[in-house]
Amino acid sequence: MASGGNYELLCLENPLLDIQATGDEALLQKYGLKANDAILAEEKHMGIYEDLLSRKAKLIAGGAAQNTARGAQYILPPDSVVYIGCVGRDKFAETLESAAKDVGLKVVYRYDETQPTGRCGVVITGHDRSMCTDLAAANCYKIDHLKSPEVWKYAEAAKVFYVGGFHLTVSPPAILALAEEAAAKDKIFMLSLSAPFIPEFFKDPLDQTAPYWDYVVGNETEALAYAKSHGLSTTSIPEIASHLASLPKKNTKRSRIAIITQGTDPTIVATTDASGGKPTLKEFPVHAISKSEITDTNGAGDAFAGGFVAGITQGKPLETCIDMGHWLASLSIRELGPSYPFPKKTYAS
Ligand code: 26A
Repeated sequence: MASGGNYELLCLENPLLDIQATGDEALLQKYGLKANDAILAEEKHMGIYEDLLSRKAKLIAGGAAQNTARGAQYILPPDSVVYIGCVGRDKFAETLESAAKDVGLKVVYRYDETQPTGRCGVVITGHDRSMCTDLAAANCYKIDHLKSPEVWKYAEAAKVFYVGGFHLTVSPPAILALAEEAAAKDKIFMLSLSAPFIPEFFKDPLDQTAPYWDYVVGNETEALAYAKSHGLSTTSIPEIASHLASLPKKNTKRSRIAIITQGTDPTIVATTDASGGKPTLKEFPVHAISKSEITDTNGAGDAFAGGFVAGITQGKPLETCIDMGHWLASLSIRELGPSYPFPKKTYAS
């Protein structure tokens, strides 16, 4: 409902605090990181957080789908978005709660009693960002939390579900519970591919969610990783988008739409109608901003998804939803990390 107040959009994933600083090639090399990537931290990466802090790192609310949820609530009427994930009982969790509060996002966290809130080391080099995540409490999310009556009531009230693919490393059962709820009641289920390592190393749980996707969103490197791990003999983004859109679908009342962003290049959208015909392909140019206006690109993809899913929640036409995504991404890259400007700006089509 356009008036809000009903938590129509529910998002699920890993709440993380970003520890973000400008780095250089030497820092990337020290930890064997690519300039533009997102990985799970192993033992050998654990020193990176201290290294970033010694470079005057900023502590910023992160977690990909939490950024998307904040972005969607930034646009939507009050009390439209609820976000679920697992944090520790600590200062980092308080930072996340306060960033959510700033935009009016409702967070329904599971609090883990033993693990600290997860953290993501973000190394900025030029317009690239490399992310290294120690999930900690975020890895302790449990379907029992989601299924408890005081939480599941939000799933029942929601009309749109947005799940970050990163959560496939944590709780596929929780993701599938939302996916089933969507399919059973003809609600909208949207999944983000999140990072190349998800289609690469979490192929099976990802594929289990595929029949439920009404919308699937990713960037070009994620699309290429998907193509590689699924043996598609193509590196053409439109062809990969068409493939994603054509995969078998559980809820045949809705068409499948695959959206692939490509940085400053146009966003590719493939739509398959419910009859399973050949997908329709469209391209949408991004909102260009000058290089000098870019602060950093950490969170640009999440902001795109936030603007897009806000439009979907409002029932706007696809073209408008894509444009809302591009608009919110262009605002976020002017800010430090995955944040949005205050005083609030208003989308005007
Ligand atoms: C499981 N992993 C690796 C992750 C993440 C993640 N969010 C959830 N799970 N790795 C990085 N991020 C978040 O991505 C945002 C930018 O797109 C970072 O916290 C950052 O805010």
